[in-house]
Amino acid sequence: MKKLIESAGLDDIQQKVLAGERLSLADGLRLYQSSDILAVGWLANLVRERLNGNKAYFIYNQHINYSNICTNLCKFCAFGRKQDDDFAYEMSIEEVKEKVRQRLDEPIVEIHMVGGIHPNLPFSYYTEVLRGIKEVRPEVHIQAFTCVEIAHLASLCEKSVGTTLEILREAGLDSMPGGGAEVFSSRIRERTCADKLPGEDWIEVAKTAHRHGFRTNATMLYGHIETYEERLEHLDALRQAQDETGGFLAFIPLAFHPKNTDLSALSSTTGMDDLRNIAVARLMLDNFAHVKAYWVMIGPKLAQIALSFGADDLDGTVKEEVITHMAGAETDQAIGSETLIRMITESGRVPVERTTLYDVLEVHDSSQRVES
Ligand code: V47
Repeated sequence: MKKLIESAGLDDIQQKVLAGERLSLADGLRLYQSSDILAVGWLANLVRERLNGNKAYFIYNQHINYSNICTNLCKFCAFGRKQDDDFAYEMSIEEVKEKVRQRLDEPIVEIHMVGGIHPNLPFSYYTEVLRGIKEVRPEVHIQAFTCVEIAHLASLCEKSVGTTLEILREAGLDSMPGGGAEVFSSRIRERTCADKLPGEDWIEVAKTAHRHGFRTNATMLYGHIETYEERLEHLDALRQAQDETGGFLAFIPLAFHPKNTDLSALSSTTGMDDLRNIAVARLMLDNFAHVKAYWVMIGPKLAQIALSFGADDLDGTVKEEVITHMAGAETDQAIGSETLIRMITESGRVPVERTTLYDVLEVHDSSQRVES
């Protein structure tokens, strides 16, 4: 291994990793620029195993997208629609409840719910939808509304973000997903999502949520027009916010899917960039406990390999993904928990079925199972 790291010219970075020292943005740039994926991945795996041992997590979850109507219409998004578009939809509270009811026979522990920035759904819709889900499935954890949606809801109800979050908590909100972060750089936002909440405001909403006792996730949508430097600035902003609040649960890199978007002339990400991005994120985000390899976006096979390149979580069963599939994802829209367990076991890790907050529900370790 010494030779591998030496020949990649990364010995000084290895020293820092071994000493648990924070990597600089210049270190991050060298890691991104290295074509020695084994060396970068090996370093990331050191951190991954230090934090999570041999465990690889997954969750039994369900995604619900209550509406695709959106005023932001970001250039990278194939999901959002104008209100008068033929493919625009918004679910009634009853339709959302029906989605939850349809899967009552499955051991779903988390509902992940996000939607577009709708121009005229009233604030009461959002509280009622939370209450409706809890009526049908009282024990489920609702991870809903990105920081972008929360900022919109705060302006809808004309209250501070903190007060809005308290009202939503009372209605059933348990935590927030990491979407809508994209790339924080104003250059990227101007060119791809000019109408969206600015990067600094996304971080402020996340930090406010943390201060009100919510745990939230963080994402980065990579592989379009951003530079490595802009990725690193994004990671650094998350790292600083995490230093302040400690409220982020996991980081999820989101691989850009170009089909049906205004950026459809761009190519999809490659396996090397997907793996390297996970590894660099693992190394830079030293204060994040978990990095997900989201199988929907990078495919189950690469996600499995990513468990040896920094990732410790495959996210979940998802049941049923829409946002990436509108943009041409070729993966399935859901995956069985037994498939996730097999993927993890065959990668040499121990499958741990978790709650949203990473409490352990079951360790699916076949070596420890007593055959009857
Ligand atoms: O907010 C939009 C991104 C996000 C595209 O928190 C795209 O645990 C790729 O945030 N290609 C939704 N990405 C997904 C998301 C997520 C997924 C899984 C787990 C968690 C979590 C969060 O997807 C959007 C946006 O940032 N996105 N369009 C696209 N064409």
